[in-house]
Amino acid sequence: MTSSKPKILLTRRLPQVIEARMATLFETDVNETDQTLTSDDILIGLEGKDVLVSTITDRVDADLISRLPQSVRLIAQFGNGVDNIDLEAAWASGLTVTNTPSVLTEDTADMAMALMLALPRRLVEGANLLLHDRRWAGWSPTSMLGNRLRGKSLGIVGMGRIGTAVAQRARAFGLSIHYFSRNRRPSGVEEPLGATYWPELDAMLEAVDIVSLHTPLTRDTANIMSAERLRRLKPGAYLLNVSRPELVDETALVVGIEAGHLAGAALDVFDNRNGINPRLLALAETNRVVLTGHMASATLEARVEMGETVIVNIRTFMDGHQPPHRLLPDRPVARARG
Ligand code: 8YV
Repeated sequence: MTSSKPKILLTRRLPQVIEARMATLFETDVNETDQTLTSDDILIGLEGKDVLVSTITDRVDADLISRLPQSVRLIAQFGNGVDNIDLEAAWASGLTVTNTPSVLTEDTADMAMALMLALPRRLVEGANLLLHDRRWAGWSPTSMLGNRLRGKSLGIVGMGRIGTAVAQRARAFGLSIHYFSRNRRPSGVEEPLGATYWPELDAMLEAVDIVSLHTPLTRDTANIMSAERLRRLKPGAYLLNVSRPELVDETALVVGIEAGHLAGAALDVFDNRNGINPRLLALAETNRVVLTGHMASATLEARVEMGETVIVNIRTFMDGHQPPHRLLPDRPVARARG
């Protein structure tokens, strides 16, 4: 007897509590290896399935979409960003795509704040020093001097949910808030933050001490921190990136730090296609760069809430409703199925 439960493919392992709940609600096939699947493996796994539960490590491009089994009607992304999915190809082929916004906003903003503090307050260096030396020479008035965060200016690129949550935290730490965004935020958002809106990104970059990237990766934002823009940054500025590596010209960033124009960078995301850039690692070894491996939203709470959001999206969709986190095209799309 075939089950009437929705059939789903999980391309990665999810927290145990989520996998267990999914197993009761759906006929769930999990990629037990937890390694990134190839397109062919995804297609094999999707045979007879209704839903692909994807993550950022799955490349759901136009070619894969064109080869999906007809049974697949929903791509339920476990994640906020959907730059790994060709949305236009998905919509054109009649697929519904959902994501998990909001539930990782606060954790991501916390990590941005931690990274913002880490560099000027020499946090990683200070902690490593004790481990390396296995002893501490004791306090001195001139040891491990960093720079004060209070009074500095922060330029936020992309004032959406996460950018705004970072601004709230940074405001409490005494930074002045500046932002560049596709749309100016209403005064109800700007005023409590004392936020200055810059309609021109270049002008803001020239004016602020720290730049933090919170825009999604799209065709318009790829390489938004180009070599030319990085050169515009104030001498001694810091760059933070907890969004996507493709936003930044990483080579130009390395050059800017090596040359002493920029004070440093804190990167939760970086180009890892051929391993980590050795020059970036060398800068991390000399404490001018802090590198973490895409862990800004990595709390158990966020991952569980992301899983719950995926479940709600699948359930509502399979029950014939519009899932709450459905991504919609700006323009109408001719749909080939569904
Ligand atoms: C997630 C993220 O961990 O949700 C996003 O867009 O960048 C992350 O922090 C990841 O995408 C999970 O798929």
